[in-house]
Amino acid sequence: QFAKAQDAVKYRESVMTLMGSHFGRMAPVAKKEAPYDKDKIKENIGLLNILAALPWAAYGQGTQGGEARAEVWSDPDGFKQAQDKFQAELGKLTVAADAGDFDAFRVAFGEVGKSCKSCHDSYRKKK
Ligand code: ASC
Repeated sequence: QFAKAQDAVKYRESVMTLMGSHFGRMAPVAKKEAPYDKDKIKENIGLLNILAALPWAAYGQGTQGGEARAEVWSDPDGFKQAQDKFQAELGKLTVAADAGDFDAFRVAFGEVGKSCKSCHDSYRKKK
């Protein structure tokens, strides 16, 4: 799938960058600093659902590197649990956005953000 470890690193970091963009641009809405546009939010979350499926296959054996900590490979069950938590919270965010429920969106947005952070805290190198 990836010819070189560095190709896997670049792939997963590229996907994470896009996820950060499509998640982060909703933050002003969640903070009530920008208006809630249901369709724009749904578009971002639709893209996030696609992107969220992609990074994990790029953490195969022998692809150590980048900002990933050794724990990704030494604690695969914990890493998988963190992925599953993120997917579950993104699922709730998707339901809220589909319903056009701003309050539910805000709560679920915060929970997705926490799941990003908690995985980064455990599995991404400290900057
Ligand atoms: C983002 C981003 C993250 C998360 C995290 C939430 O927009 O790039 O890693 O949100 O900061 O706590």
